[in-house]
Parts: sequence; C-alpha cells; structure tokens
Amino acid sequence: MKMVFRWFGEGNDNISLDQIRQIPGVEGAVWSLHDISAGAEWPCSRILEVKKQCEESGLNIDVVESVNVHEDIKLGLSTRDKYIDNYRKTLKNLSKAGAKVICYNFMPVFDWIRTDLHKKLSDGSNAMFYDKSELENISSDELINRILESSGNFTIPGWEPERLSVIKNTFKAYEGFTEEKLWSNLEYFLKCIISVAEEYGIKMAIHPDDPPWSLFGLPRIVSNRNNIKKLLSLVDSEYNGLTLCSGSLGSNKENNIPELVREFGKRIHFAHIRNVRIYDNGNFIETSHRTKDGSLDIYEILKAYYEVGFDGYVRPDHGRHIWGEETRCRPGYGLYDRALGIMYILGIWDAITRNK
Ligand code: DNO
Repeated sequence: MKMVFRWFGEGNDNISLDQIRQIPGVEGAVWSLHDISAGAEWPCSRILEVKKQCEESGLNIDVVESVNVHEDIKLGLSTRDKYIDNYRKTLKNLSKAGAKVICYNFMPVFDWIRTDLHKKLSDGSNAMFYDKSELENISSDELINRILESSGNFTIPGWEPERLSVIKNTFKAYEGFTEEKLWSNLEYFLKCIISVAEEYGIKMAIHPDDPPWSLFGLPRIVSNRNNIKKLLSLVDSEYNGLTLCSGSLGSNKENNIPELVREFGKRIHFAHIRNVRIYDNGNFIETSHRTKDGSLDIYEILKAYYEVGFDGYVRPDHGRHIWGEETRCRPGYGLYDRALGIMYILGIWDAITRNK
C-alpha cells in the first residue's frame, strides 16, 4: 500500500508540499491541473512543472485525480470523439512524466453532492453533511448557491466555475436521459481509452458515484457491486480499474466495503479511505476516520485490503475541519484531520502486517 495525499497545486491550496511530506508515510501528491477545462489536452510543460515542484519536496506524481471527462462524452454527442482524442493525448503526456494511475468519474452534471459543507459536530468541529429530505426539496440552483457561498475563496472539485456557468444547458441536455444511455456512453469511452492506457502503462481508476444514488433525476451508474462488476467487464483489462471510495459507496448501507475489496481487489488501483456516520433517516455525515466514530468498519476494510495483497495507492479522503482550520481550508480537505486519518490507517496497517 502506497500512501498519497491530495494537493490542489501551487497557489491553489492552503497546504504546502513541505507540510505534506512531513506526514509520516506519504510518498506522493495526488494532483491535477484544476484550471484546465474538461476535454482539453494537458500540455506537457504544465505537467512537468508540477512534477518538478513535487519532486523537489520528495513526493511522486504517480496519481492524478482527476482528468475530468467532458460532458459531451457522457452524453454521447457527436462532438465526443474530439474530446476523447484529447483525453488520449493527455494520457500520453502524463505517461511521459511518469504518472501511473488516473482517477476519474462518469457522473452526469455534478460530481459529489452534500447539503452542508460545515455541519457542526458535538466536539465543536464541523464536517460535510448530506440531508436526504433537504436534497429532495431543494432545487439544483439553490444547492449550487449554497455550496458556492460556503466554499470560501476556493474552487472545489466538481463545482468548478466553468462547469457551473453552463449548468442550465447541461441539465437541459440530460432531459430524458437514461441509465442505459449512460452505460453505453461509458462503454464507448472505455473502448476508446483503455487500450491506449495499456500502451502507456497508465491504470484508469473510475471513482464511484457520491452519494451512490440518482439525484435531480440524473442517472448514476457506479453505485453498487453489480454495477461495478458490469463496468469492469465492459473492457476486461486490469487497466480498466477502480478507485474504491469507502465513504462514497459506504453511504449506502447495502454496500459492504470489505466484500467489495475482496471481490474486486485486483482491479482496485486507488483506495480512498474515510468514514461516514449514516443515520436512520438516510442522512449522513463525514466523521473522523476512526471506526468507532462512523458507520464503516475501517479496520475490516484495511484487513480486506491486506488479504487481497493490495499494493496500490491509498489516500485519506475528506476530513472534518478541526482546530480552527475551517476558515483556511477547502471544504473536506484540511490538513489536520486527514493527517490524523493517515496515522489511523497506517497504525491499523502496521498492526495487521506485524500480526501476520
Ligand atoms: C471529492 C472527490 C471527487 C473525486 C472525483 C474523481 O472530494 O472524491 O471529486 O475527485 O469524483 O473524478
């Protein structure tokens, strides 16, 4: 298991590479070129710039999160081929710089969704929260305004200005869109991409839907065991793999994360580990990584990774905002709670390894 930590780039993160390298066990930065629009080719010069910055701090750039997929590809429009072509070129450029895994997602319109980015917890910290009935009653516009108002000066992944500026049209384009269509467009994309990824030695790792159910009438298809099995079989290559996000899939109680790890272990290239507390009414909140604090058994999840001989990348996922960090950090991406999460993950991992 190789520990990595998400970093949003020079001038775009309140956390420095030097701080990241001081977290025990961290080998690499999980990065992206966040200012480049979905569908555009990533220039080699920009990639090499990030590589230089990271390597100067002793961190690798093996994992990219994300190379976003242009909406026309998800919609299956005739314009998709040019964006797919750019995606292939980006893979080539990334491979030249030594990238090994690309995390991406195939969720229409939105990426992850919460209703409150700073919900207070009883210990005085706060964290991202999803209120089921509120989500059912809020319009997408209201939700967008709310997210933008509480995200401070940061752009947050999945809520980029470029995406939001055309959101009305994007919604329109998805009118009457079905799961079947999304499946067939995902298949088309994978068939164009995976052989190229193989050639360049880059493992594609799709991120599950967060939360794993349909929202605002939009289909979401990477949400449970059967869907994952189907998507892996669309192109049966280890280069068509998964980012297994415990918190995303785990916010549906029916998803058993240790079982998923055991079943799909060889196809998991990137593990996102975090805990969530699920309430009886279907709401959930992101908690500390500790098993006791949430509804997921992080120990069992790590044991499953150990048993399948997992040697991919892992990162702590969202953390709470603690020790007054909330006003300085990007929602979910503070330094402290994610660093504590790493120590919890590595503590369990070291103990399991010793005991075997
Ligand atoms: C949220 C992240 C996601 C993830 C994308 C990958 O914090 O887990 O935005 O990066 O879905 O494409």
